[in-house]
Amino acid sequence: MVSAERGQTKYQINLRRYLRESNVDRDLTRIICEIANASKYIINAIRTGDLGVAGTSNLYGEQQLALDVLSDRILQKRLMYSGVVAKMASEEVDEIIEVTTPNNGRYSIAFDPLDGSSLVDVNLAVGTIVSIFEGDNLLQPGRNQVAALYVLYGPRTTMVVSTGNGVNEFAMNQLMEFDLVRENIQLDGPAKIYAPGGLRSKYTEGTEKFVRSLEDGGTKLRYSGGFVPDINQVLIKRGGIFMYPHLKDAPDGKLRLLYELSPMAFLVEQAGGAASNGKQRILDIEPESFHQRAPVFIGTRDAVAFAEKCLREEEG
Ligand code: AFP
Repeated sequence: MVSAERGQTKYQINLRRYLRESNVDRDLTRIICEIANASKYIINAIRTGDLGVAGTSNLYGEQQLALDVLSDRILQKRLMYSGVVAKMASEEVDEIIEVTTPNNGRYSIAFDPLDGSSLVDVNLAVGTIVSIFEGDNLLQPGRNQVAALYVLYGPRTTMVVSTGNGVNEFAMNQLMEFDLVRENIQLDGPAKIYAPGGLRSKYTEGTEKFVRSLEDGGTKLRYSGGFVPDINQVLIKRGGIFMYPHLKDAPDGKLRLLYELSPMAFLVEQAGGAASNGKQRILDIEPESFHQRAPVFIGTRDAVAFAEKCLREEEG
């Protein structure tokens, strides 16, 4: 631990050195550093690339943007290059990608290469979300993850990562390397902000009661439409809640368990927060399919507990 004060650092220490000095497994360090390398190319694509459609659609029937396909290809290539990956699952690809490496990869990775890609067109922040498991089984509860991270492409490019021993933030410097900027981030403040996904007219009674109580309590609405920037503001502001609840016409909400919810739940819990589908801890959900969706309430522990209470009352 190099910090002078919780969340602040007094030395410039880069990502690879920090992971090494934190005794993170060598192969896991290699994977995280390869994702850092991939993000350099993804930024370039975001800044200068084709904002049009790719002319293909993913298995959800959603039109893929050229940026989705390009970011996916960049990440796949870097992860294969790491030589320590057994299997990959991408939100943009229908089937599991088996990776043949000489020493049979030790880790398996699920990722959303560019979450919120439709926001690039309107110049809002977007992100890459990554979930890492040891072994070659990706269809398991999120509590078994060994690491999770996101890269946020905003005014600055940052990476927020946990390998199971707290959550740290790194920022990209002028040499496009990541330096530690916040260590051991904690969700120890009040929930000052809330980010409500989905159409409010489709909220069920319990969710509506929860949102009203937040507003009555003076909690401010802060929603960008991008999961990564919205979670990042809850973490960095040390308090708040993001929700994409079950809707009257979508009982499973919108967000995907493997690629979006599990990794974010791992990070938020490592920062002392909580993540629930309204009834159950997100990290305890046994996934039935790679593209399973789930409702989510994620952020400050008390706020998540209150959301669960409102939903229990809804069921009477
Ligand atoms: P896109 O990738 O289609 O832009 O969706 C982004 C996202 O998956 C997630 O980043 C947001 O939190 C959520 O969907 C926004 O959904 P709504 O537009 O329905 O609020």
